[in-house]
Amino acid sequence: METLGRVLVVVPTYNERDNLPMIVERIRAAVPEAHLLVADDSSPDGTGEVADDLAAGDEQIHVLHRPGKQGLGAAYIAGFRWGLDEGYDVLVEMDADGSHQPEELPKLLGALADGADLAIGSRYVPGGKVVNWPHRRELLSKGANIYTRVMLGLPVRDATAGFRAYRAATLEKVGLSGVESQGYCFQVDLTLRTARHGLRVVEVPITFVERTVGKSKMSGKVMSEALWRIGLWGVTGLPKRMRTNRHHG
Ligand SMILES: Nc1nc2c(ncn2[C@@H]2O[C@H](COP(=O)(O)OP(=O)(O)OP(=O)(O)O)[C@@H](O)[C@H]2O)c(=O)[nH]1
Ligand SMILES: [Mg+2]
Repeated sequence: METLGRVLVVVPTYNERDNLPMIVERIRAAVPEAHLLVADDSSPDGTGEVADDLAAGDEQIHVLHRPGKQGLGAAYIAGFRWGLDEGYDVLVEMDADGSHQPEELPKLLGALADGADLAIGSRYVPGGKVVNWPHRRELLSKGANIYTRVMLGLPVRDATAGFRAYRAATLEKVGLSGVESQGYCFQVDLTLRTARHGLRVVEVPITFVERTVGKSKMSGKVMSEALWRIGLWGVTGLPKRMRTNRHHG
């Protein structure tokens, strides 16, 4: 087990005023050495000001104000760039709505310390769970993962998961400049890039708890972007996959 160095937890927010203080408090308690970056897209509900208030009272909390709603992927790329520039060694992704439990952060970081280049908090490996999801939402998520596996042949059960920890070295090797995914397919995009670089992806079982406060930002636009992008990556990667399959017999 190695020591990981400085950890930055990046939390993207859009209209999460009523969730943010609680999640920040839980993160600070669960991993007291870690720093936190709230990446807010000028939320109309004032989440950005709530974040500024929290940052004013705690030097381990930082805020990135973005000009408008540009999607989850864009917010993470900006947050990661900030973190890499500031010299953090580990960059964590986590939702603000309580779906990802801060108390499971040490487990995620433990997987990196044990040698993973990317640790994914997974709902769909043995021990992983989803609490309070409507049947429809669970089907959508499982369907998205099956589609991803068929299209891309990735050996990952939960490629769309948004609770994960990257080594800074992983992001530097993979590179962020070519990433165009704006919405949630950003997660699949970076999983694919990490795997294609031959880096070690490890899934850690987590319990995902559906939000009780605030509104979901899942939308038709987010879903259709995921559908066409993953389809395109699948088709353009296909010749290479067929060649490697032949080599393996
Ligand atoms: N900065 C930023 N944050 C976003 C954007 N879209 C979503 N988020 C945040 O990303 C996290 C996940 O969004 P959710 O709406 O909870 O999406 P989800 O968890 O897939 O969907 P539900 O399970 O229905 O809640 C939350 O912290 C959101 O506030 C965006 O465009 N910009
Ligand atoms: Mg959510």
